[in-house]
Amino acid sequence: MAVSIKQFGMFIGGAWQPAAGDGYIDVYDPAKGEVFAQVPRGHKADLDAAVAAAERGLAVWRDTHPAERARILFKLAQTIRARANELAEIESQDTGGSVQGALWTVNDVCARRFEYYAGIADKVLGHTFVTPNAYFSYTLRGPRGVTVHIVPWNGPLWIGSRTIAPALAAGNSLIVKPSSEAPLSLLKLAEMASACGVPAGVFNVITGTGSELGDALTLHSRIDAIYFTGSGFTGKRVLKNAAENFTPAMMELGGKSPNIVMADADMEAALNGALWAIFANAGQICVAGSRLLVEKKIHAEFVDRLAELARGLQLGKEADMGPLISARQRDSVLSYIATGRHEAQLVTGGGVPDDPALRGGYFVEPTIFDNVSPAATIAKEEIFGPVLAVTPFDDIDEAIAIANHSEYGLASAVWTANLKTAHIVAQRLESAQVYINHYFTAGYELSRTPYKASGFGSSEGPDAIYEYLRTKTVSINLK
Ligand code: TXE
Repeated sequence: MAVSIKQFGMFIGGAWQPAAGDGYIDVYDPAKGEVFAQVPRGHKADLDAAVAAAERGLAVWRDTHPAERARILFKLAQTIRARANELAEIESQDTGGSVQGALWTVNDVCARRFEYYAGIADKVLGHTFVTPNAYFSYTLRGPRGVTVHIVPWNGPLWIGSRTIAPALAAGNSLIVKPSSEAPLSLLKLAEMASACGVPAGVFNVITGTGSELGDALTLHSRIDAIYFTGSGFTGKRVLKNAAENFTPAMMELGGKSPNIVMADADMEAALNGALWAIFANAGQICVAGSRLLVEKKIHAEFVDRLAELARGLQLGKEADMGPLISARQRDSVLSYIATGRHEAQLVTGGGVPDDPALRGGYFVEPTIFDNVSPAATIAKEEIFGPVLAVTPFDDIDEAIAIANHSEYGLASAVWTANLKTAHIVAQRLESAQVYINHYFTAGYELSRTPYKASGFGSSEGPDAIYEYLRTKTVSINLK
């Protein structure tokens, strides 16, 4: 049966718009390998229209009372929850993740973020300073202005809301460019925001490929700040372009997060934690636990049992593990697996599933390599797929040295019954986020700043709001 292909516009100035030029980009369902939608192939003319709309929107939004901004963002959060199924269906079909997983993202991440930053919108305060009998000084905080948000495919609502929510709370206008691999949910979110009272031009979404639209976006002279999430390769290009106009740019890039299991850990909990740290979303998560470091005393048993659990995972659209986002990403992951076969011992997986029902989709088997040297390619590079590199260690000092011997520093974890070990290791790990005896499931109400090649700029929690504000000091002569 022919798949009906839905054509979307871009969302600019509070309304759906076609691209200025012709041309549409096909959007694929990763579970079937079929086109199910199309979005406009945006170009410079569309970007100029979006910048003009964002400048008009900014003039209104920056002067909107913060409490009114808060009310609108709370209303948007309620709308997201009320229409969670609709958003989850779109996100699931666009990214290949399960509807159940998308529902969790919509409610527990996206809606929660808008509630969290709505709560901050009218609590951004300044400072005063008095020089006795001489001067009175005070600070004024306000939005940065027209901001660009470049979002990857591996969780548009998860990653997009991380910068969109605080940017709106702080009074900025936005031009959001989702990945052409997964553009739909952010288009729908912008339409919802408009219906909840976000003024026209404040929340714009333009669609297009990074190669065609990316440089125009990041070289634009009327952009006040850029918030990029994606690969280090593209991040460098964005930074070089941003330098042309001295445009501040916040970067959240790749990761190769170490997951340390001590011999005294709760084995069942650590096994379950290690399994989902790498196979959730088929490993397409920036903080995925893709390096497993296991104390030698339990290494053999731990790997055997983990491999058993991995072999038991059901692959499919509404199963334990879905497909990769694209044929390109699948082939990239398979290429890393081919390299891994020469570097380490393949314990399980290593190919594509032979189930005929999965044939059209971009699936890769859950794959585990053991006895991986920290110098191996599969231990150093971000694979961004369901591939785990296991390395045994003798003692905690060696584990920390291996963990920190990485160009990345986004997340890490340690599993141990010894609280002293847990906190000392957490202090010594060079990563923005440290999970102790869990993976992924907490810590998002607090702020973090990446290390090394994982990027820079504060994300999540109370500090992040300052990434979307500028501060001015005024001083008065009272002598
Ligand atoms: O990222 P890209 P992709 C890593 C991961 C993955 C790799 C490739 O290793 O395998 O990146 O994924 C836009 N100027 N992460 O291809 O290319 C692009 O359209 C401006 C980790 O998705 O970096 C998309 O919207 N923008 C990361 C966004 O940049 C450009 C999550 C990301 O695309 C551009 C995703 C340009 N010249 C991938 N070229 C994480 N930390 O979660 C592309 N883009």
